[in-house]
Amino acid sequence: MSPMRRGLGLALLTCCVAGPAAAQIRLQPDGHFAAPGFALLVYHNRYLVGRAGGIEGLLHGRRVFDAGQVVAVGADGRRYAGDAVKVGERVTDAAAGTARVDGKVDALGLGFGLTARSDGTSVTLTITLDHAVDWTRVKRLGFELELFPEQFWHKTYFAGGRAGIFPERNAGPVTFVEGASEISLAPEDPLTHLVFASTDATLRLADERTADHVQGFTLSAALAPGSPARALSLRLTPRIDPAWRKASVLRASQAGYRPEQKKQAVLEMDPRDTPGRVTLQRVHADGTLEAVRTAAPVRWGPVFDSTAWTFDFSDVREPGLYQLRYAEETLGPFRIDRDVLKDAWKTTLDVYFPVQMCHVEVRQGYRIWRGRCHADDARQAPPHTEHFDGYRQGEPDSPFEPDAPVPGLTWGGWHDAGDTDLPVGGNANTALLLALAQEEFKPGRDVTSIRREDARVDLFRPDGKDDLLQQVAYGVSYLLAMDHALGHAGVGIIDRNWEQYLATGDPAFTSDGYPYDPALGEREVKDGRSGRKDDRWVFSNRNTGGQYQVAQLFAVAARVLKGQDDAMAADCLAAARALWEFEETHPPVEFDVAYQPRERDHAWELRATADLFLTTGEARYRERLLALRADVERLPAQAFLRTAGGALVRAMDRVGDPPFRAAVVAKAREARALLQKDLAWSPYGVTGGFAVWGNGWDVLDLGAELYFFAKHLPEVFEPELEVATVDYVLGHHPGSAHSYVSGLGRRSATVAFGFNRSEYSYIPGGVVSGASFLRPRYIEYRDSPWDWYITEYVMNGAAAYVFDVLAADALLGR
Ligand SMILES: [Ca+2]
Ligand SMILES: [Ca+2]
Ligand SMILES: [Ca+2]
Repeated sequence: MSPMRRGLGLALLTCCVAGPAAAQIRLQPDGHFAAPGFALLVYHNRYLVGRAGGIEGLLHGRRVFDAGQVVAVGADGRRYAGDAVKVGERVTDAAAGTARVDGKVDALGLGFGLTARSDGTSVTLTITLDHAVDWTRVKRLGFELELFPEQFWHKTYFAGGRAGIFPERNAGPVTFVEGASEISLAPEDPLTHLVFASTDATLRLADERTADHVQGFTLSAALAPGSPARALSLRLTPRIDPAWRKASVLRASQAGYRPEQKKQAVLEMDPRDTPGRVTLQRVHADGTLEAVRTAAPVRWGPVFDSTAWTFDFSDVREPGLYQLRYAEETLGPFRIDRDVLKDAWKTTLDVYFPVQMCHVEVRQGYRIWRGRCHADDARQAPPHTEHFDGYRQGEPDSPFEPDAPVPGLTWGGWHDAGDTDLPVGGNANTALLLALAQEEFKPGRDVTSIRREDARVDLFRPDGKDDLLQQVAYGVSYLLAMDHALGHAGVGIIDRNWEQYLATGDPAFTSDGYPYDPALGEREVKDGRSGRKDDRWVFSNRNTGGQYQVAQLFAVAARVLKGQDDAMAADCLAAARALWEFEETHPPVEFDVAYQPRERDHAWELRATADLFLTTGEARYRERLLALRADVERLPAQAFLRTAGGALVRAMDRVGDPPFRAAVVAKAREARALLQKDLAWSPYGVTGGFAVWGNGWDVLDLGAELYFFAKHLPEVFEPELEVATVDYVLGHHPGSAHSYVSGLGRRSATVAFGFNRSEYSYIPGGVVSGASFLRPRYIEYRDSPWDWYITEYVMNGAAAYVFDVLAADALLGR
C-alpha cells in the first residue's frame, strides 16, 4: 500500500466516523431526549396555556415546537386540551428507553398513555388508549403540537404531492395539508428541517392563528373517525448538524457602567467549545477602535446548558464609549461614565408609566398612544364569583349590592400589564416603590402633564409638577377611592367578560365608557349613561396581607405627598391608621386571591407598623414593633430578605431600642448568609429562582430591599449586590444578551407583550421578566409578542427598575 493510499484511507475514516455523523438522540436520566443540537422534553414543563409545556422540541438551540399534547373533541364540539386533560407524573424507564405519562379526559371516558422512545435518529410518540374510542361521545382524537411561527415564517413545507410556504401573518384559517402520512418542514434550512410521519394516524398542518389569540402553526396526528384502533403514533426526525455549536454570546449591561463599579462581561458558550480572546475596544471620533484590553475569559462553570466564562474590566475607568468584541460579535457601544445611570430610568417614568395609566387619554405630540378608557368603572362583583386572572369574589363584604355601581373609581391606577385590570396588590406595590424612590432620591423631573379635567396625559409637555410625585398620587388616588367606597382595600377591578379581557389594541374600546343604566335599551345612550352592560367589576374581599400592604403604602405616601398635596397626604395617613387599627383588632382573613400577599410571620404587619411609626413617631406603633421583637427573631430569613427587612432597617435606629436593633441586625446577617447560597447558581451576582416565567422582576424587587440593607447595614450587605440587579436586567443575564428594558441598549425587548402586542411593538421603558427556564436545563429568550412569560410588561417590575437604577446611582456615588 502506497503512503498516498494509506493517507486517503485515514482521511476517509476521519470523515465517515467522526465527521458528518450526528450524535445519537438518547434518553437522559431526567426523562428528556437529547443529542447536541436537539432536545425533546416530556412534560418537564406544564404551562400549556402559555405554550410552554407538554411535549416540547428544541432544535439547534431554539424551541421550534411546543404544547405537544393529546387533544380530544367531544361529540358536542367541546375541545379538551391543556388543563382539561389530566396528565400524571412522568415515568422514565431507562431499561426500556422510554419516558411515559398517563392521562385522561373524564368527561369523554378516555384514558391513555403517551410514551416517547428514540431509535437514535428519531423520536416516536405513541398514544395507547385504555380502550377503543366511543365515537358516539368523541368527534376527534389525536396528538397536536404548535410550531413556533417565527421559526417557520417564509420556510417551506412538503407533504405528499403538496408543498407551500409558511406565511408571516395569519389571514384567516388555512389548512396547508390534510390527510398526509408524512410532512417535511423547512428542508431548505439545515438548522430547522424536521420531518413528522405516522403509519397509523393522519397528519394535518394548518394555520389556525387568529389576530386575537396566541397560536403557532398547528401540526396534528389524529385517528380516523370511527377507527377501532387503540393506538396512534407520530415519529419526528430532526436533521441535526453535527458541526453546530450553541452561539457564543457576550452578556454585559447595555446601558454601560459608572467608572467605579464592577464591570464584568459573561461569555456563555457551547460546553464543547473553549473561547478565544475577548477584546474591549474604545471607540474614537476618527473611527479608531482602540483595543483597551484583550484577554482570554476565565472559566466560571456551567449555567443551564452552556458554560459561562467571565471577562473582567472593572479597572477600566476612563470615561468614554466602548464596545466588547468576541469572534464576529460586538456588544455595545456602551458608555463608561459617571452619568450613565442618570438617564437609564427616565424612559420608564417618561413613557411607560403614563402609557400604563388607566382612565386617561395619552398623547405624545401627534401620536395618540391611547384613548380615554374605563370611564364607566366599576360595578360590584357578585358574591361567589370565580373569575379569570386570579380574581375571585367570596362572601359579600362591601356596602354595595351585586352588580351595583361603586362610585369614585374613574380616576387613578395603572393597567396591570399587557392586560388592563387594576389589581390592588400590584398598584400598591408600584406606588410604594415610586414613593420610596421619591423619598430616597428625589430625582426631580417634569416632562409630563396630567390634566384631570380633560382626563388627558401628554408626554414631553411639562406641567410644572414633579412627574414621580404625580405618578405616586395617581396610584394612591385609585386605592384611596376604593378604600373610601368599600371601607377597606379590595382585590381590584377587571373586565367583566373574557372577550373584553383578551382584546388587544386601544383599551378605550373594551367598554363604551358610559355607566350602565338598566332602564335603557341595549343600543340606547342617554344623559351620559348607556344600556350596554359592559362596565367592569370591582372585587372587594378583604385579605389581611393586602390590608397591611396598602396601609404601608398610605403611610409612606403621607410623608412623600406632604407639601405637594397636603389634603391627600392627610387622607392617606387617616386611611393607613384605620386599616392598621382594624387588622390589629380583628381576626386575620386569608382570602386567597391573585396579586396580594398573604400574611405570614407578621411580615406585612411589621412593614406597615414600621412605616406608620416612621410617619408619625407615635408610641403605639413603636410599642407594637417592640412587642413583635420575638417574631423578628423567629422570622424566616427569606421573609426578612424579601418582605420585612427593608422596612425594619429603615426604622430600627429611630425605634431606639438596643435589643430590637440587635434582633434586626442578627436577622439581617442570617439573611445575608442565605442570599450567598442563592447567588451560587451563576456568575451574574443575583438570585436565580427560575420558573417558566423569567426572573427579572424578582431580581428587581429584591434589589429595592438590597438598597436599604446596603444603606443601613453596609457592614452586612455590600452595595454591589444591589448594583448587580440593574446590570442583570440591562443584559448581564443568561439566555440572551437582550436588555429587558424596551428601547434601552442596542439590543432590547422591542417585541413585547404590552397592550400593543398585536403590532409586534413595544412601549419604551417597559420592563419584561426575561428569559424563560425550560426544565430540566434549558433557557430561552425570544422576541415573541405572545410569550407573556418572557416579554410581558408588569407595572411593579417597571417601578422596581426605576427604584433600583436610582438606588445604584446613589450607592455608587457615595
Ligand atoms: Ca392582570
Ligand atoms: Ca409633570
Ligand atoms: Ca359601559
